[in-house]
Amino acid sequence: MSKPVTGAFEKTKGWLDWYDGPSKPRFVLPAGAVDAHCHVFGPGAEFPFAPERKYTPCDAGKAQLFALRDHLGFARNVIVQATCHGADNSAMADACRASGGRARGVATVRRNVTDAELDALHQAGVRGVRFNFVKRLVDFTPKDELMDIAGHISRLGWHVVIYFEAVDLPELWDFFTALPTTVVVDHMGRPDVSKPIDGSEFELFLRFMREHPNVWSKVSCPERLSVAGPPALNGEQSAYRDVVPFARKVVEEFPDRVLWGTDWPHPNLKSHMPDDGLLVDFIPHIAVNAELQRKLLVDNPMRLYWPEEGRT
Ligand code: 0GY
Repeated sequence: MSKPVTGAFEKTKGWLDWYDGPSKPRFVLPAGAVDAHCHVFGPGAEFPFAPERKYTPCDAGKAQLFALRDHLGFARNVIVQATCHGADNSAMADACRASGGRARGVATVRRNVTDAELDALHQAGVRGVRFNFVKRLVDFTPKDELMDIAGHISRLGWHVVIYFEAVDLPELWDFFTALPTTVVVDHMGRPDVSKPIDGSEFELFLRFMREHPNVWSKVSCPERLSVAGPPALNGEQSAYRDVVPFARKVVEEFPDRVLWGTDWPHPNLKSHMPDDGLLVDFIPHIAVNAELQRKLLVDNPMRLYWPEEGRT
């Protein structure tokens, strides 16, 4: 399909080249659907990338994100601070402010963040902080510093988003289970989908959710987790089909604690850039009826990010 919004999908220079011609999804999203995991990158001239970043993306700003939202049929976004912006939340907060109430945010903060800074982020629409344990993305932060932050933000009713690799869950277990807030896991804790779904690694993740009702999961990023790849690479009809059983299991066992997001503009994907329309078409494979789809895409994200609207 050609560009849905003239100009809004124009590419900028850089090695990270997000897909600028997303197809119109065949799956019609329920009214009020929330893309609960996406990012903004810069634009770098206005919002410089962090000196400590591990990658330098191309620009992918709020206008492009909002155009994608409208093209795919989402009503709202949750914009997650990307590591390339470090703890400078300006681009993310600016996008939230500019959204007319249709975007909320997840920030990265340091231990020395002040109450006034947190209040300003809350005012902009931030409702959580992200702790990243993926070693290729961030330098190590001591756990006592993160625990201080978790204590600090809980007064605002915020939650903690955690991003880690499946092999690291045993080591991180005690820290995660001590967090005093709602905890949202990015991308199901990155399971190795070439391993059995009933193997010990994914079982540990399921146990984490079973034993801790404050733990939620994003069932996002099939394009990151898949070994099979998209249809264009392997000639199959169903995109990222090897991720389906894992995501479907989480959606069906924990229907009230799952979220979904595009992950646009897909940082660090090198083998292929996904068609975001195709990603939306993945949803009915993992949430197989209207009730599960409504919980995943509307009820759950609304409860977490727009609780004042009173959706149960
Ligand atoms: C994601 C995944 C990645 C990157 C980041 O903040 C980030 O830089 O989250 C990744 O490289 O796996 O969720 O966007």
